Amino acid sequence: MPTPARNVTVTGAGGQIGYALLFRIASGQLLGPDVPITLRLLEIPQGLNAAEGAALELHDGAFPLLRSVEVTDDATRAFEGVNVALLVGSRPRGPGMERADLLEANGRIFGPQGRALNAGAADDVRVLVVGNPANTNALIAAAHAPDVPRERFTAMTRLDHNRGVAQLAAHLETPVSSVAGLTIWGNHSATQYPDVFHATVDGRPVNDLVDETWLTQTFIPRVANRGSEIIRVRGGSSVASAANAALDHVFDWVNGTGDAWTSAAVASDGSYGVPDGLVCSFPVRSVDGHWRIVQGLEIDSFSRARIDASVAELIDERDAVRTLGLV
Ligand code: NAX
Repeated sequence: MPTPARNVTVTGAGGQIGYALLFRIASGQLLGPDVPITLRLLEIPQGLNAAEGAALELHDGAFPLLRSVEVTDDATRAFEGVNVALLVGSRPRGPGMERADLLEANGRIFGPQGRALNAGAADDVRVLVVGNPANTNALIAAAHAPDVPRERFTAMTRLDHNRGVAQLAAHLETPVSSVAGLTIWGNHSATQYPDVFHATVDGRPVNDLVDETWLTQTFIPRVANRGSEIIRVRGGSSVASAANAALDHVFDWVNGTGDAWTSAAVASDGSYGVPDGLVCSFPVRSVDGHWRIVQGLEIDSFSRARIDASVAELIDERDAVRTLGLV
């Protein structure tokens, strides 16, 4: 029996991350090398030409797995029968924009997209929100999709996770493959907490290998502020590394993580004192196609304070979108 094609929708497909994502999706790096794909590219009218151009280039790639590409500015059409939705397009913060304005502008995007997903998505739909503020955008979309289990709405902290793994490996002069057990907690923002207290390198606790000064003054701020560092050096925000992390997130969600864990922002079930329903980054394993929050980790006071600070920011964002009537 041939593997049935899966419907993948990318929003903001005419943007930078879209361009870095689409060709890798078409080559099989999102779902696996044997899974045929139909692609739908959702854009706003101003972005349609860029998405159309990407669609022409996808055609020219002659990807054996790519069954079709459709470009649309209609969310209902874009999400009809969708199995994997990558919500990349969003309204970034402009100069002088207040947080409430930012959240409201994104509510106008993620509310209708949540409704369209609710109306038309496949039963097994998986949603990854990349567009910032990613955690709260996922919360808004989920609130507008009451028939889709909330566990299907996730936000991306895999880029932060990958950054943390890479920084740790470089510092300890070891391959990234020897690092395990790192966690990003909280919001995908500068308040996030990259936690090494359960991490190991070739089975040795990282705690025994790094000192507190490096941890507090170099590692944590560098990972949390890496996005700004990239902007400063590159003159633009992270693009290819963000696309790469989105592929990692979905690939692991669909194909499983085994014993290893990674980080993803998922709806809290109250674990580790994070209020139920907040879309918060946790240590997660993917088991039988579901993200499961890793349970039973001991959290010391150093970690607790940092997790609480990032969760407080998520609570503030949730309260702000509640006030705006968006959730
Ligand atoms: P671009 O500005 O290059 O592309 C965004 C695209 O989205 C544009 O083509 C725009 O027309 C489209 N768009 C806007 N509203 C839309 C809507 N309602 N429906 C469909 N498309 C819409 O930004 P890019 O560099 O691709 O970044 C995209 C988003 O990713 C931004 O919000 C950015 O902040 C966020 N990021 C998130 C990261 C994460 O780790 N979660 C890291 C990278 C990135 O900063």
